[in-house]
Amino acid sequence: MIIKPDASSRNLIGEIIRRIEQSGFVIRAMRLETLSPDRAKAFYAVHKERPFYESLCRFMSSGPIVPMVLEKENAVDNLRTLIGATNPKEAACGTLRYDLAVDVEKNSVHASDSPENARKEIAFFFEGIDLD
Ligand code: 3AN
Repeated sequence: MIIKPDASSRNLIGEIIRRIEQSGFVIRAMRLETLSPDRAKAFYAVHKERPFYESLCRFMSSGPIVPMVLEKENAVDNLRTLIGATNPKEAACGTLRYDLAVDVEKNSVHASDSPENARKEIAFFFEGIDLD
C-alpha cells in the first residue's frame, strides 16, 4: 500500500496507519519518500496510455508518499475492501477513501490489486527485502 501526497499534505498519515492497524494488518516495512517524476512514471507504467497518466504522475511526485508492506490473511482483498472504490464518490460509506479522499486522482492511498502485483510493487520500493 502507498499513502499518497494528498493524504501526507493533510497530516493524515497517522490516521491511515491507525485504520490499517486497527483492521488487523501488520506493517512489515514502511518508508517516507518523495518520488521523482521519472520514478512515478515507472511505477504507473501500466497506465501510460490512459488520459490521466501525466496528471497522475505529476500528483504522485508532488510530495511525500509512504509505501508500506502489509501482512494479513487474504491481504489484497481485505485491504481493497477497507479502502473502497477508486472514485471516492463510488466508495462505500465508512471506507478510507469515502472518509478521506479528495477525488478520483487524489484518492489518498494506493493498494495492490493482486498478489502478483503486490510482489512487483514491494520490489519497486523495498529492493532486496526478504519477507519469508
Ligand atoms: P486503484 O488505485 O483503485 O487500484 P487504478 O489502479 O485503476 O485504481 O488507478 C490508479 C490511480 O490512477 C488511482 N489510484 C487514481 O489516483 C488514478 N485514476 C484512476 N482513474 C482515474 C480517472 N478516471 N481520473 C483521474 N485519475 C484516475
